[in-house]
Amino acid sequence: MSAADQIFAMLKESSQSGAPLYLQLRKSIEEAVNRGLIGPGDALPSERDIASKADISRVTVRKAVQDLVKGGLLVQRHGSGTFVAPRMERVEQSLSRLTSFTEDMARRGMSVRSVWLDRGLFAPSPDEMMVLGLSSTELVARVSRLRVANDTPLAIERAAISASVLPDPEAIGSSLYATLGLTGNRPVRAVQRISATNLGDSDARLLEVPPGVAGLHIERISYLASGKVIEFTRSVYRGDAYDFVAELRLTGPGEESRP
Ligand code: 16G
Repeated sequence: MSAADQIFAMLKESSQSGAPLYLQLRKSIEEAVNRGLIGPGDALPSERDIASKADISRVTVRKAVQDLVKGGLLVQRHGSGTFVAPRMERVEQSLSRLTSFTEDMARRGMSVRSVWLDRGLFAPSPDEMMVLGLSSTELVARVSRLRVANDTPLAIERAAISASVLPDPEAIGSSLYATLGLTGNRPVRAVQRISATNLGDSDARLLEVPPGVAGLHIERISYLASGKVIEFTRSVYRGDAYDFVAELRLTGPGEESRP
């Protein structure tokens, strides 16, 4: 049975309920997904196909579909249609090891790719000047990427690095840390600050989640062994995809607790 037929079959089951048509259709699509008749990543039939099969107007179909996109069950990709949202497997990330996104995902056997949002040399912002120790006449390299693992967008990372360390942001291949490593500038220590955020429209669109859903805002300041700050990265991670895990130990007698 085609996906449109599955949805139509569900709709016939619920058509006695007397609820408005778009609610019945919404429920039918939800049922078809919950029963596994159409699975994560599957394309939803076109608005036109659903409307003609179920003999309802396209406006009604659009209203039901938009509701489900807002709720996160479906995702719309520009130019390619509407799909059942991929089921998120949460990624557990240790907070005690300094690793790169590429290494983290490779360790889990996940494929990694990045979509470049921006990269170039810019006059530094006051924040960047302060954290990276730059003067107003120096430049900063900004590297902004959407990080995608197994075809699911997980995070938006906006890194700032002194242009004296990274004079050519175009030279970065798939890994920023690998590029920094080539000149002996890979960080060895980092301080990470994690806070809650609600995703704004454009970040939500990139991460393929409904606007306003919960996410994690992460700021990482990383250092070379010399103590020099090398990276100032502000990221937004999907709240439904990440668990950050820290191991805590009781401070032993005579040991001082350090931040
Ligand atoms: C991690 C870091 C990010 C770093 C990136 C380098 C967090 C929150 N962020 O994702 O600061 O720039 O790795 O990854 O952990 P790459 O070497 O794959 O480009």
